[in-house]
Amino acid sequence: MSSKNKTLGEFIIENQTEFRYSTGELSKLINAIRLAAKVVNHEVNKAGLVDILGSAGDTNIQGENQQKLDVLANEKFIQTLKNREIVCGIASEEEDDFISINSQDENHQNKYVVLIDPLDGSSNIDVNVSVGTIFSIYRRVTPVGTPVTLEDFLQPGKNQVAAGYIIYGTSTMLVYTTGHGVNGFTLNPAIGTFYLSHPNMQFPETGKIYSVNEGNYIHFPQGVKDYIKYCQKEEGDRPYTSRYIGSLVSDFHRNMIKGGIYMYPKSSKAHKGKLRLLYECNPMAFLAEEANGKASDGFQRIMEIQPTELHERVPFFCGSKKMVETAEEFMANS
Ligand code: AHM
Ligand code: MG
Repeated sequence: MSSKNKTLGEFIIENQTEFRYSTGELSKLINAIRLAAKVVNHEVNKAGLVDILGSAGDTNIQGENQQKLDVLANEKFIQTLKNREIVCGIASEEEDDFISINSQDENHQNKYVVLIDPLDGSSNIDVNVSVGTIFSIYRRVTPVGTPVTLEDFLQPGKNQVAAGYIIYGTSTMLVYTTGHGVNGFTLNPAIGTFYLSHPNMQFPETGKIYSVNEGNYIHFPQGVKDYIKYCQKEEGDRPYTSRYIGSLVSDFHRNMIKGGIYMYPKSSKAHKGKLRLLYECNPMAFLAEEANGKASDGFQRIMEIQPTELHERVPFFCGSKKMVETAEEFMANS
């Protein structure tokens, strides 16, 4: 069958044997994410039509205003994963603490935990700009059949067994990796099926796009300021183009296709940056590396960092390998 008409369901079954010790559990888990993605996609698409826009009135653990669609997406993903009984624990950017599933049931043999940012870039919802869902999957480190603990979630990104995102854009795509490259699937909304549209996605070695919130320039470390000036300098293939959607999934997706670098550095206002290591940076880093790109905190590989708390933040530099390396050189020299 050509990749052009292969569905995500078929792809999952065909590639199940790639996982060592596979019992089909991870495939079922990705299937559940596929289902939740379709449900959330449906809600996101009708956002302008029904009264689900605006603030839900709650604030999340980071003190940010939570919008209704965030709450909804959070519920849908958690519900779907719970109902299908395929994970032992879930942590979400929208939840204060992790959720242990079937912790009372000793026969509960599920071995995976899922970490999720249910609706990233949510400030873009009100203005009809692309948002996304980011997910990350680990094998638990504590014994199966016992309740999960914080330790199961605080694993370095290099332990991930799968990661991906759904982009609710001009079309809806699910892009994921299980450590064997990155594949992208586009939803045909007429029949509700994802088709393999972007097999083996790769970051170009280098690119001409830099994505950063330049409004924060004055607060950035000197290395980042110097790198931005380098991007803007007229020399060789520069100046680069500046593109910043303010929606990590969308900025990452574009940069992966066209070549570019995304940066959310620390600043004098946010000492560890803004993005969350577990829900945003690790899954994007895994995807980037699987697609021949690179992800760093400016000095070291994101996936080597040992997390110490669920909602930890970290500076993030991610994209085409050569561009991230150059940014790291500027950081090191400053
Ligand atoms: P969120 O999880 O609250 O949506 O924040 C994450 C988002 C990223 O998608 C995006 O790249 C970044 O925040 C934009 O932040 P800023 O508006 O500070 O540039
Ligand atoms: Mg987010």
